[in-house]
Amino acid sequence: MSGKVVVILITYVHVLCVASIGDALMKRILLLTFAIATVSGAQAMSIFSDGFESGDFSNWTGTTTPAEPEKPFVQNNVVHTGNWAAGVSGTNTGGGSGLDRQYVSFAPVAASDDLTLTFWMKLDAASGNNRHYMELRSYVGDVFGGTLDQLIAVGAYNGVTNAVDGSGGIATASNTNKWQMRLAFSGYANSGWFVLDQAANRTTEWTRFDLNVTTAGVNVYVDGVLGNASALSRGNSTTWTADTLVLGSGLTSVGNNGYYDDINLEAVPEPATMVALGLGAAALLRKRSKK
Ligand SMILES: [Ca+2]
Repeated sequence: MSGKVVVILITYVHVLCVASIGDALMKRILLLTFAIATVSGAQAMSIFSDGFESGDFSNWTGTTTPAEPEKPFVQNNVVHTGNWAAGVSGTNTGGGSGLDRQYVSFAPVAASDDLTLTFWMKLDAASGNNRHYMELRSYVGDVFGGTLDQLIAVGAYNGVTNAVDGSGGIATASNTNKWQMRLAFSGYANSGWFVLDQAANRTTEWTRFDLNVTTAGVNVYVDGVLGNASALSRGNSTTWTADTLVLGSGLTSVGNNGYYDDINLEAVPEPATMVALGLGAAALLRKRSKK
């Protein structure tokens, strides 16, 4: 249940109470309600989740063109949980400029809300020129395919990369034994690809990724270990509203497939929003109880 719904329900209960009980008891209930509303306001709200147990990509949309036959697939041989997981080919024989990808559009998430994208990924090969990752995107018009105002990718990438050192400085340090992330519009050099050098090397085992985006910065956890030495600035994206999730890089990976499972995107509304809602409910009650 969302925090907003909780507050509305509690307000309704209060209105009923005001009609039947005294002011002192009402004040006590009001205080209790504030506590409940504040706690519920901190709860994460799921935006999208998929473990592919439908056995297909029915929750997604493909970007395929006829020249790009290597589509992501849902299969039951390499899975993290359940019976099904997504697979993305590492080969492009279609002659197109890129491989097919899958995406999900969702209602834009306010910049003030915290976002967490969790997913599990497995590679055919641990090191080298693998390019398998997921992306969280923000479009200017909140519609896939328009002008981007931010793109954050997490996974494996073989190109030029940066690393953020402990003091927040940037150093070029390409390392395809490690996992990577990208902050496309960050103001950083080298296209904003970063080595997650604080976490363990890539393996061919299922690996958990947690991308955490807050107004304080961007962090990526690999199997629970923070991969970047210090939080990355959201750059020019301070007003962004995330609206799209993309699976697959659209790039070849020297024939190595990548697999994805148990994807979950959550938002945590800003606490101040919930306090404002609670105060509004209290004001309404006070007004009613004076009548
Ligand atoms: Ca699954």
